Amino acid sequence: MRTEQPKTIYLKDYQVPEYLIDETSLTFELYEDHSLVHAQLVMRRNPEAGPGLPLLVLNGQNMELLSLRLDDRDLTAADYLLSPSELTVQPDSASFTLDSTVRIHPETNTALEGLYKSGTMFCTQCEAEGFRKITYYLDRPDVMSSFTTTVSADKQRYPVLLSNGNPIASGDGDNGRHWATWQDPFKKPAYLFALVAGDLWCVEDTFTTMSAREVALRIYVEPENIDKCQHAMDSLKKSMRWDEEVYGREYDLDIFMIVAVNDFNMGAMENKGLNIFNSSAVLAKAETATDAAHQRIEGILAHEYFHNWSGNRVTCRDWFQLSLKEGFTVFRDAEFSADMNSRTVKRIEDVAYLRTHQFAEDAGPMAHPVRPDSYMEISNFYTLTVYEKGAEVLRMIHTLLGAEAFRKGSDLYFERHDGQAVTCDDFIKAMEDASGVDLTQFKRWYSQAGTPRLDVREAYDAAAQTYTLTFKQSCPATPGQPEKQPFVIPVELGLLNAQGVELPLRLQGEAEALGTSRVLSLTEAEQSFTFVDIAEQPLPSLLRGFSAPVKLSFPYSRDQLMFLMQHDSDGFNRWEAGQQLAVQILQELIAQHQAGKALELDQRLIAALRTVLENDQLDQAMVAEMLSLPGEAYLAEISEVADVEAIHAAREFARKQIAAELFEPLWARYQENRAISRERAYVAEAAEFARRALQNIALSYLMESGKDEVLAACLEQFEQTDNMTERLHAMAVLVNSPFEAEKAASLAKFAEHFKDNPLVMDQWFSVQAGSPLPGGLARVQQLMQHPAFNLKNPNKVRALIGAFANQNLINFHAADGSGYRFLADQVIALDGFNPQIAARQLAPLTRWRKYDATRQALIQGELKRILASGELSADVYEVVSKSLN
Ligand code: B3K
Ligand code: ZN
Repeated sequence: MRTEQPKTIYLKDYQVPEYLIDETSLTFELYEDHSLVHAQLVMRRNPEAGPGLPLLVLNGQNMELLSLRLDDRDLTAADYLLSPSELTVQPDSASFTLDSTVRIHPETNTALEGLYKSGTMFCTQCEAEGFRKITYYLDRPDVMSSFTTTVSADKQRYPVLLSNGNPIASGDGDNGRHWATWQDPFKKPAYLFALVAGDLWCVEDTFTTMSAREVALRIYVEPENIDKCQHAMDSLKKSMRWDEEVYGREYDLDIFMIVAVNDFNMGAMENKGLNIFNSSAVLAKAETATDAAHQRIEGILAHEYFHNWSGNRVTCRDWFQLSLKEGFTVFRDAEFSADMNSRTVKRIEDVAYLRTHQFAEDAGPMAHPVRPDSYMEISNFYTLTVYEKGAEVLRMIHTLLGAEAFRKGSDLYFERHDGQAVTCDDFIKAMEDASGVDLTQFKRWYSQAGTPRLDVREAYDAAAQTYTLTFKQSCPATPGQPEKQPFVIPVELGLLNAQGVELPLRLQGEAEALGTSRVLSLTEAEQSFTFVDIAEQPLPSLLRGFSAPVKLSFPYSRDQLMFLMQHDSDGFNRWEAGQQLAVQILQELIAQHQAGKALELDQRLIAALRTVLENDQLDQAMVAEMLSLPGEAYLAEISEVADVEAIHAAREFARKQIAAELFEPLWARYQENRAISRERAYVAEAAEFARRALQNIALSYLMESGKDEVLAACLEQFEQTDNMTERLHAMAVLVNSPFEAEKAASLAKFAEHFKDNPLVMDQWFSVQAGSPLPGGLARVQQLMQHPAFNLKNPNKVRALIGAFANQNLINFHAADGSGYRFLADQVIALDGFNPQIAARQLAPLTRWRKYDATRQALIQGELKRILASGELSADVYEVVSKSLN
């Protein structure tokens, strides 16, 4: 907890470490009421840091120093300086060994950072700065050391003792205890350290690498979950193969372990050789996990595995460089998922997510560049900007260089920097050196925050047969950055003629056309490109595949958007045209609602969706995506002032109209897919995900009709299924329906059946927390009293409080401010024991500028109340104070 205002750390102040730690030997003695950590650090003066022997300042928090020894000398309190966060010692030679013993309390560590207990097992989370809660250390990523770790614990309670690397020795001790020693042959920063002790079972497999080495794969879980590991194991093996094939990266230890824990602040952690996962990111089987959960697990497995190279073998010099590993690894996992499933659908999902959430972050008070310049608490910078926008930046490099040069660049990067802690500039340099492309201006994507706008206009000259597109880019001011320089923006585009045929693209001055889809690289604030040999006025398809993370605007008419929906050869842009059409029409409904007029839906939306539904050539996942209207949060994000009531009313009205007018084709699509689902056993694969997605979205629309036969179908789907995808969706649809008796019965039945499965109960909480029906807050407050709810468990907080505040806009933004007050109360409570989770839950309150004056005042009032509520963590203090600034 904070005792004074937290300090701001600046990238410009970076200095190399004064000392290095060549070897780290740790011994953990785990007990029920405390643990002892003995650390032996073989250290030396960093030759790069200059002459002399400055003071050695080690990080350390929440621990009791029991003994300290410098080489052969026991140090007494007079020999060192101890503060709540540092231990300072004066070395007397350039090389020395420091031995310390500390007492820590994992059994009461509710922040879930450092060494803590999840249920009955011990586990760790060290990134970014958790290792300093385990022992006194140079806890920074540019200090890389060889680790040997011995763990000792009661043998009966903790039969499994794990740490990074390879097991080298084990044995029994006194009093029913036992021990195991692990050695990691690769140097690593402390943030990649891991330890696990528990009563765990494991699923085992093997993987033969491209150089024919055999790697043992183990997924450790609590015994009751042993039947839910196969999907994760399959995903792991696919990831290992993919990284060999696409990046030439081979796994480097003889064993790779994953442990699933129930109490975890985020999704998973890439500790060397011993990944620790939130159980929600590992456990899946048909009966308990949805298709979305299966896909999320595949993606997270890949992400953490890929970190072994992009993160562990080559790591970050300092935490400002976080996107070096995270942006790159998200890009890698997105490409993996695209290869495993539908590429277009994966892109659509990622872009929808980016535009709804990252764009909002980039427009709010916490906006920061992909490589931030400063922070108070680094945990607050594991953001959508660093991860998702960071991945978009990598995607743009890939687009600009082409796949082949990009691969050369990544090979060079891994080869040049293997075993080092480096910067985003080092990455860019490798890309430049391998490709010969100058990325100097491109690097502004790392240093400038905010989402660029791209306004495009056209001019067709029939006499000259030329077509000119003029692009004007601008970027709004963000905190600390009033002015922006132009970005390099790759715009992939095509031109369609009136028959929907794509025209050959030849720019003025070029000898010949270069295909029908090509990438223009914008570099100036305003720039024109003239295409020649254009015999008729074309229709442009712009920013194909969302080739840059910008807000594009072009004055498309609704008819033009309908045309693109049918004819664009780029699947992403076909979807995008449909979204833009829906946005235009929904915005019209929003305006009607605000003006107190009767709502009237532009029938072109119905016509467009009818065409989609009747097109049996389209991938069913695409049909499902195209039937999904832009979400309320996205509609809020693109509004000048978000009117949540009007947005909700407009979207609900459109949904009802669609259901009424397209009942027949929706019913046909539903029934044909439901019939297949009834016959086939569940399989977690792309074509089946697609089919079920269409079946489920059709059911949601159909229920809007209120017809008895749909209710019967919904109940039948809820009851008669082998999988959670169908069951949960049917329940969600019932929860949002007016059929009170059926709703109550299905919720009760579901809870009774799954009460012992916490991950399934998370779904049960979420479905209810997200329901837009009136009385949302009261429902959430009541659910907080449910025996399966626990504020100490981050998954429960996200499932109930997070789902309410982020996915239930109409209830959360209730005009009386009750939603805001509730969230502020929860943040204050959470901050008392888990600052990271508390700070995360604040996000919806940081967006206050989006709302009307009354709501702005209410939200600001709650932020001020949090600030005045007592001693805040640095995490919450940073978010609240920046939001109010
Ligand atoms: N690297 C971890 C994130 C750690 C977050 C620490 N607050 C998971 C990941 O991105 O793979
Ligand atoms: Zn990551």
